[in-house]
Amino acid sequence: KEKAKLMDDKAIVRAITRISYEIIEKNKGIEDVVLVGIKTRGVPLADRIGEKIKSIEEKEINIGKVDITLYRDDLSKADTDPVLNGTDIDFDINNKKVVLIDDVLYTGRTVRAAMDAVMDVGRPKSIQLAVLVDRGHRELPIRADYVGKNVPTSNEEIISVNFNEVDGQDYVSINEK
Ligand code: 3GP
Ligand code: 5GP
Ligand code: MG
Repeated sequence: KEKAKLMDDKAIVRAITRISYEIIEKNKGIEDVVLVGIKTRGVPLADRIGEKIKSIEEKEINIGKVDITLYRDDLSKADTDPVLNGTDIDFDINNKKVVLIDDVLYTGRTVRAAMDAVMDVGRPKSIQLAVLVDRGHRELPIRADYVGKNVPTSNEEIISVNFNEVDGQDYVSINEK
């Protein structure tokens, strides 16, 4: 049941534009910066941020993927830890600044698994995190460096993230389970 729209297509574009500039500013350019999208909707988000950064800096930027699945019978409860299904990073990440990108940050367990996956393929100089929505309820000492929108939620609420590439529409809403 949809409770409220949080972001429309324009708000998503603005958030992606801001995050892109923030990544460039924080890293004083994009030398040694690479992007890694986390499975389904972190991947189109990483592609969009990558495109924006390319158009601002007029330089290429490497983009990889990690596939992490959550085995939760109740999606709002982390009763088991997420499992890594595969890593698609076909460039060298040694001494690179890796920016992990995901749609929603919740307990932090997915990001923890993604950091493991990244460190399995090399030794990055640093790992940063960008998310479109931070809905709170962390269960690990993990925070995002770049946030599209902070949305305080209850455990009974779910954030619905819709991207054109996957869902045929661009919007974010908050739903009651
Ligand atoms: P994603 O692959 O785009 O990240 O977690 C699997 C999918 O279920 C996610 O898609 C996410 O969008 C969706 N989902 C919706 N609500 C929740 C939730 O509360 N917890 C989790 N883990 N996933 C959710
Ligand atoms: P975490 O591991 O931090 O608990 O959850 C993060 C992952 O679960 C993200 O990849 C995200 O897609 C998904 N997730 C958790 N809560 C939500 C939510 O409310 N909405 C959506 N769309 N995804 C969620
Ligand atoms: Mg996700």
